[in-house]
Amino acid sequence: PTATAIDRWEVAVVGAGLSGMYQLLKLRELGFKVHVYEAGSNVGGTWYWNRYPGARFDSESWTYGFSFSDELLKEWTWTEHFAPQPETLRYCNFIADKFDLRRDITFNARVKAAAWDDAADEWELIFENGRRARAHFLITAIGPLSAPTMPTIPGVGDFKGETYHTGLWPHHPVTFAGKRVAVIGTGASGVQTITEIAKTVGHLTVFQRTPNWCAPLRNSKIDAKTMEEIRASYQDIFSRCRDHYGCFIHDADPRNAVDVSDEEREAFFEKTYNTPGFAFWQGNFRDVLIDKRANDMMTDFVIRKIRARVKDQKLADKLIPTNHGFGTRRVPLESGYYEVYNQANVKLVDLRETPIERITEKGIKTSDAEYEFDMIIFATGFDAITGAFDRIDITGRGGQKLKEKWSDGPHTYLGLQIEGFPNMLTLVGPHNAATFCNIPRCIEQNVDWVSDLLKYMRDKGYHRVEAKPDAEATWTQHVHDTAARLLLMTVDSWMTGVNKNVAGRQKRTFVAYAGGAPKYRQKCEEVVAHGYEGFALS
Ligand code: NA7
Repeated sequence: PTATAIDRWEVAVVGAGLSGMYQLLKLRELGFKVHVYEAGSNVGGTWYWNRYPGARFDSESWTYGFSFSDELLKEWTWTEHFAPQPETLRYCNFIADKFDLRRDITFNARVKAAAWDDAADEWELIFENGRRARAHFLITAIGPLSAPTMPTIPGVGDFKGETYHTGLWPHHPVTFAGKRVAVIGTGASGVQTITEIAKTVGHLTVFQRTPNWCAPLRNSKIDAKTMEEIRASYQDIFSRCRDHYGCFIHDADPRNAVDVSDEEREAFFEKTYNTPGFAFWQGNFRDVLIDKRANDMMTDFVIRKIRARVKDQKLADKLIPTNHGFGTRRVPLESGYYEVYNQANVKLVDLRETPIERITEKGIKTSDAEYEFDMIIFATGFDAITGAFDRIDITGRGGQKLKEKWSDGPHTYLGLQIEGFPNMLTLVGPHNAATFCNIPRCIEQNVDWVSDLLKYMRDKGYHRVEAKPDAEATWTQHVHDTAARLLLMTVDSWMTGVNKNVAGRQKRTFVAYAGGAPKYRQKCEEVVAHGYEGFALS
């Protein structure tokens, strides 16, 4: 095709991560003329971009993989309970190969703008290289944590040594031996990176602005016999995940922490703390994330664990969060993170005491010292959930900009559709249970629901779907109501829409969905049962 040729599809999907790949497969099976555009050079989304050292699952591999194909479940072998990024990326490629997905994907195609053409009933996509494509439906599969952000520190571009962002890690090997390395950021990515590179680094300096509460991952290998047992129990595993609030395998305990004896509580905390994965966070007493008294008890337990692991108690003080309780921000799972700080070649700089003033050609200058480095790693996170939407200039009906519509936070219906943006469906979008989920479990629900909708429209001869204003307002209010009781609403984090590095993201607003995946699924099913209630179909 020439540079001016316009591709035309019934459905254009943006993104070839897990949701984009599954969406392609489903719509192709239903006979739609569908095409995927992907900014990267290959499939994998999150697992394509986040190649930083130590990147791995916090969900059990066997709860994370897709459930839609028995053949896939039979053929794929997980080698670790929490697979490392290279294995997950292989999994993504395995899916692309097995279902021959690449023939319907254009890579290296970053969408710059998307505009609704009301007369033609079509979306027009404009790519960074100037090419265009048109489609009757636009499905965004652009990921909740896919718009990396750099800190707004003066001189951030001045450093002359090696520089990396965890979410944009290069494809070439990076080594740390004999090097003086700085890591800025101690979220889930920073914690994994720091722990891994501490094994080989010459000298490591961690710049921590806010300590996070971490819990042990307790990863281990999966042997052939265990993998067979897992295969035999997949249906049970997925059905247990379906019933859990965030589709994790860890059932919440029906008791309240405040109602049991001190001994019983301590024993249960100890048990869940020693269980692999998110058990301590997601499978704890039912009140720990909503009742401050219960949360204080859990927090106190974790403080004792950290103190026992860090030799220098003054250092432990710095690693213990003071302004939020355990689990009220996303909990990084770790494999020896606290012990890293017992190493003689690791230094923690507490930015609350000595803030960074600027980045220099040679390193980092704080209020009290000037450090020289060979490498700076930015583990500074993402403009979460709405950020990837903001980076595309999306124009809806009547010239309305999505960015403007969402200037005070997202407004959506079911986290899947937006009034004023006809025929656009947002997989894992804001206000969608998938943003707060063992994500492929929710991706499957999202994709199945959207696929059913498109099939229904085709069968009934409908050309347009758009959320009704009152349905959108009611859903948006419901999203805020369900979040209100959570302690996490009292803390700044990407889950409450705050990113200090991005203008317009300083005020807390709930961008995920906190009603839980089972309730969300039920609501989506009810909407269908009532003839796509809340949607204008024409
Ligand atoms: P996060 O969790 O948003 O963490 C970003 C970290 O970077 C966090 O510790 C920030 O401190 C820190 N940060 C950001 N900007 C600065 C500046 N300017 N100076 C110092 N420190 C800074 O992102 P991750 O990539 O770790 O994890 C994202 C999600 O991906 C994770 O939750 C998983 O679900 C997967 P702050 O806390 O803002 O003070």
